[in-house]
Amino acid sequence: YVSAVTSSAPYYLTTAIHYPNGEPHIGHAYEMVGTDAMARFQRLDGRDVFFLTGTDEHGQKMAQTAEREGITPMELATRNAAAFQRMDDEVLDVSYDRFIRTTDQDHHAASQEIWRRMEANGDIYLDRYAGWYSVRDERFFTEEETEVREDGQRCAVETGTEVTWTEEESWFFRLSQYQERLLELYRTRPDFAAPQYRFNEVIRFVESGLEDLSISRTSFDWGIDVPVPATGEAPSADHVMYVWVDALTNYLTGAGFPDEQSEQFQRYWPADLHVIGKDISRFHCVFWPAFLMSAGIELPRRVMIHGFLNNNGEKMSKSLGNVVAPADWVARYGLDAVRFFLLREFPFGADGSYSHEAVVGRKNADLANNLGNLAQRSLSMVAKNLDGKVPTPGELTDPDRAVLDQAAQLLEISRAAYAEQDFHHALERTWGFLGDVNAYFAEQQPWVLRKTDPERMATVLYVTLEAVRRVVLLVQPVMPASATRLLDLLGVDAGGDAGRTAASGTGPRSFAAWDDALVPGSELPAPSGVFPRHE
Ligand code: ME8
Repeated sequence: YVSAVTSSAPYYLTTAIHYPNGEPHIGHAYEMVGTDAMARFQRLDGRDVFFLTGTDEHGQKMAQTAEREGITPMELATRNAAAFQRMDDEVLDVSYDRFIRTTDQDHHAASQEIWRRMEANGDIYLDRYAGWYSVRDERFFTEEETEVREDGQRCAVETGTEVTWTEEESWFFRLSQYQERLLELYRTRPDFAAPQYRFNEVIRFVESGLEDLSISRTSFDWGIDVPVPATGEAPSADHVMYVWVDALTNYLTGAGFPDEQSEQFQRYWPADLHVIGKDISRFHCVFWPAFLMSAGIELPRRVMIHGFLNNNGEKMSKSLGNVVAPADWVARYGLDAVRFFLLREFPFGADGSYSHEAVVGRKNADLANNLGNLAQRSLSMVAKNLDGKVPTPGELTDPDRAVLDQAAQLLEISRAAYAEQDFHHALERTWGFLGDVNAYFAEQQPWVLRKTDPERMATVLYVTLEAVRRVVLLVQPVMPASATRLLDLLGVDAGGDAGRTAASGTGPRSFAAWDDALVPGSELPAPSGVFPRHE
């Protein structure tokens, strides 16, 4: 996808790349939906967006799962990468620009180049690693970070996963040398990570002191080869990179690294936003900036750390049997209701829970009633009483002006909220306004005015449709298909290509049209319901 608007400011955003050792679950879907809403908002707002997502295919976990299934790691990765891509394309309508697989050739080149740079900077040395490793988390733990369970198994305290004793020759990264520079980064760029309470955990971790990091493995070979060292001691075995070194580098690969002179890199690096979950904040806010500092590459602008999604307040897990497939959810409630629920129900940074009742509640109250019904009632009145043409407003009263003024301010409110990935707040304010419009509609009683004062009825219907128009423009990033249908019903011009979506016919309307009010007298299509109730 190449944007036609090459003059607009670039905006590069990424999701975490997901482990394809299993099928995607609703936690993965949550991250995709939030990042997709962000990407769509920026496109509608005129930015030249590049949106990267993909799969993290190396490491011991992939190697072990493949072995258990009796297939090669590449076969496992290929099968499940396709499942992730199907979720993005066919289930969630995610508008990504590249789906990267860490087995892609250009990614090997990028990973080896960042390694060479860190080595050239004197930050990589050969030693032996002896300690605990969690394959599930693909993460090293110190003795103090582990405990022995009742059944005698040693586990990581933080994540509860099993750890195994690992002793092997390893390359190390001098992370301990970066403590001061990282703290300086956090001090000078307080927006580097959010939300604040999750950022604070990272800062406390760095303040408590950093140890050098083991960044290669020798006990298996499913990974990217460590480049031959330029000078010094030669390793006694073949090393592959620790999976997190290669995984984090995907963000550079997506921007065209190591070709730093390329148009792609010049345009999109540094990344504007990395969206990740709370369990991997340390990798993104500590290791990643340290690697980049070492390699002499500019740092990303922001890391947004989202919370975890639980099932009815319970952690999702295969053993509890409560893992929900995103496709089942979407089949049950409809895509836009799911997307809306995920972003409206709780702040993106916080943990949240879903239940059947909560989803149906949002679908019926917020979508079917507050938005769907308001649009449907006003549009049918126009169809029945005004020849299906946009009404011509008469003189405006104070209540009319109050609605129109409030509506006009919604874009700025949403812009500020999206700048902090606070989708929840953007939707809360928008639906708060919809509540006011519903109250206005009920008070003005256009169905009574139809007999007593038809001119006034036309004004009330015009004001209502204008309010709905602004609201629907703003909810496009969250519910692209439904918003497009409603904008069609409102007769809003389909101009521009500020965004795109597979599922929608006429396509998105750019925020450049924010002040293009409905034109009185123009013909509207026959109304139909867009937000059905969940029975
Ligand atoms: O961590 N709710 O991959 P992953 C919300 N490959 N988000 C969740 C979640 C839940 N219940 N469970 C997981 C990895 N996530 C690495 C990332 S990035 C260079 C490498 C989130 O498949 C999780 O926090 O285990 C992460 O952001 C993403 O899903 C992928 O998790």
